[in-house]
Amino acid sequence: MASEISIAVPDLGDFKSVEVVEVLVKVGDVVVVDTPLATLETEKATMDVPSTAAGLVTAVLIGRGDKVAAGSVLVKLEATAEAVQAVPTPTVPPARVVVAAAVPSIPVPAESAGQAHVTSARSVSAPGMAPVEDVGFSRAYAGPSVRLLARELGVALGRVQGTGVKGRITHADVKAWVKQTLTTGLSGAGSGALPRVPTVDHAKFGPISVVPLSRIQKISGPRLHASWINIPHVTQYDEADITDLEAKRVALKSSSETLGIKLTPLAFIIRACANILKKHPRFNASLDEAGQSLILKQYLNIGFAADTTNGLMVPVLRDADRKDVYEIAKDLASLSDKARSGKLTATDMQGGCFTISSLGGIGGTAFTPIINAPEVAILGVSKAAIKPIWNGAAFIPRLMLPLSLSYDHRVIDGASAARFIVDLAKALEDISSLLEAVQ
Ligand code: CAO
Repeated sequence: MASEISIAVPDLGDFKSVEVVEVLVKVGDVVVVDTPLATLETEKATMDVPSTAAGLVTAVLIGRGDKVAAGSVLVKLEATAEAVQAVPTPTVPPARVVVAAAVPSIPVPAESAGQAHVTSARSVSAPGMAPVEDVGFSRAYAGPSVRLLARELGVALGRVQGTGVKGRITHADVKAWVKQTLTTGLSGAGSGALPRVPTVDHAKFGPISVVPLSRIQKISGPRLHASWINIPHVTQYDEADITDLEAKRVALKSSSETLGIKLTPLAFIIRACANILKKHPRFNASLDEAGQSLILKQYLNIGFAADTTNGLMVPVLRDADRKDVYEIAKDLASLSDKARSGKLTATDMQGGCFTISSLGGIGGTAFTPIINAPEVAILGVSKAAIKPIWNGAAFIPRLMLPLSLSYDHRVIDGASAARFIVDLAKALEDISSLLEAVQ
């Protein structure tokens, strides 16, 4: 039986009234728990209000520019009894940003307290820079202090690609744009913006249809692009001989299935990566914002790319170094199920240290994965195949697993990457340590 639920603004801490800067759903949309409904903005931060229930949106009671307070009803949902999940209305602290993104969030800096909320789009020029564009500037998706920074630096915000939540422009984006402009300007390439691909009127050459990108693609696209253009990627390839591992996995299959566990190759690969990341701590790290220090992590959470009907999701398997292969396989299955049924929460996708993208169940011999910034490396796994391997006397058939390790060359040298992947290949051949219990 359908029931109506009102979703209201949660407790906003010190803020009595905040502005709605974006409405993220419309009547007829189907939402799940944690789907962002609206973005609110104070002078200090922006925050997404997530849905606390699942259902069909029947009414949207707010619009862009409206002022709302704790308890103001944002939307009404029609929920069936089974769809309703009783989630207590959370308290959203002012500087917290709730993200339901396909890849772990890049934190949006909280706006500095006391800065003026600049809303006008007047033109400002800084020496040696182009004047700020009026139209693009006012339409750009950015908070007050980012606008202020852009004005101070004379940045045409309309030309800056946002890497924040839902493509929001961050301080780092403005600074990166300035850096890029200076670099390209000094090399004599002109405006400083990235060169654009040509615009083509495709309809001139035959019938076409236009399909909008999915919500997840709209979120993950700018992040992948930011990683691709900001990180000097190098990919190191190798193969692991998994003949014995695969034989063992098949032998363990039925006994593990009786425990309700599907032991897939990926569970062993995650286990091996956890061992090798301990040995190579620079791979379990992030570069600090200034690019001057490496932040080494004492915890080890491994993200994995999951292909879902909604698009690419990257759930994060926590404490991979403290779990045996059976626990990893269990977590893998439950996170994959959540990803496929659209039930991953923002927390399920945050805190990753290293990512694995396995296309082994589909096919292919190798690919170049894009680093899930601000991580510094990602492992691509392709389909294992029987190959003739020379053992010193004869060619013997062995099952070889192709590995592709993309790494941030600012942080990791080629020799370190080669050592990492060689060690990883060896770890995948050492079945007893992969099956070891973990304290
Ligand atoms: N080589 C050969 N076979 C493999 C393999 C490999 N590297 N990896 C998996 N397989 C086999 C498995 O053994 C399984 O076969 P059985 O059912 O006979 O045992 C079959 O392929 C399917 O495995 P799976 O894909 O269901 O399980 P998984 O744990 O290996 O992977 C998941 C889970 C979520 C990673 C995977 O389903 C997925 O979504 N992969 C796509 C990731 C992706 O899109 N990456 C690109 C990101 S960038 O766009």
